[in-house]
Amino acid sequence: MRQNILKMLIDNMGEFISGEDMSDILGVTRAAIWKHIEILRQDGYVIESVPRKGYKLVEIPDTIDEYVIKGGLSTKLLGTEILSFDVVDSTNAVAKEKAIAGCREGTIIIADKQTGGRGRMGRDWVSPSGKGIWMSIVLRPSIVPTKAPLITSMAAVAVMKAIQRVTDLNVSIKWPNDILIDGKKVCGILTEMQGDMDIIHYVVVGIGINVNLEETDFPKELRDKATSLKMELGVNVRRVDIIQVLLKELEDIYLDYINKGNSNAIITFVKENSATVGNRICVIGVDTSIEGRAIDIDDNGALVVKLDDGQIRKIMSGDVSVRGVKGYV
Ligand code: BTX
Repeated sequence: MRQNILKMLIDNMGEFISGEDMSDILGVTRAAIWKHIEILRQDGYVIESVPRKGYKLVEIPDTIDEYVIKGGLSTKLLGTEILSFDVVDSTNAVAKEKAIAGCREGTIIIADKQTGGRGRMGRDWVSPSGKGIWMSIVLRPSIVPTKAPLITSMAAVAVMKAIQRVTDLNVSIKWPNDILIDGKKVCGILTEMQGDMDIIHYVVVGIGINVNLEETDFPKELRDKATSLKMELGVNVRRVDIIQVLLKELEDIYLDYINKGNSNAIITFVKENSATVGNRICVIGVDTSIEGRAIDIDDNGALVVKLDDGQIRKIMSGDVSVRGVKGYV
């Protein structure tokens, strides 16, 4: 019920709706409406009430709970189920548990804070309270496992579009899983998959976006490599605005690919906005590293590298780090 009341208020944001209309449409008493409005106020919604005019939603809090996210969400698949937490170890870890337990495709796990946020290869991901988007999405794509890296690219495209749409900032994609502003990391994506040789059981797409972090939220060694939307803009950004646009963008890209099986649009977008293609890079594996020029991204999302002796290598996104020879990008 609270979700329906909130939806009506959001749809009429800035305008009054009468308690009578709400109770008629929703089929509950005006007293029940008033009770839910009180709870919404306690949750941080600023709702004016004027006798004979009704209720007017003035401000939505920057919380990341299910009601707030669903309030303005126009997706059909992503976010049908949203599990939001104050604190978790890692949203990817929770998402994997839920996926194994059979949760539906599109389920979202989101937390205000992570105590054990993870990057690739066991690296840490800084995830302080109330300042970022720490979110994982469970997908069950009917594609072959070799195509799974494309899911990371899809998420990168969706994040990039969402940041641009909401903030107008200039962003680029560092292959395979980072989003950069001016060469500094503002988002990382951790895609984890469970499947057999020819079938995927589930994919968990973990997305970490630094929204309102300050420089002091990062440990010293990251301060010249990491940034946040707030650090770039000088003002706070509402997390929920980014989340809603991101989920819609990702759903559109994902369903288009699943239905048509064509990755051209995704790859073209990644290439056009790549901070990697065209640059000299160093690819660091577990016990080897190679240097060359990144020249392309292939249909599966692999990075094509031309070595100095002319050999061409294709790098899958798995366990490698890509560093610019002259810096981070
Ligand atoms: P990655 O391995 O490419 O990057 C991790 C590296 O990025 C770290 O070693 C550190 O140098 C740097 N780093 C750590 N925290 C931050 C930060 N907040 N901003 C910028 N740079 C940072 C990237 O892995 C994938 C990260 C995914 C994070 C999401 S959050 C939701 C989900 N749950 C979870 O545990 N992980 C994912």
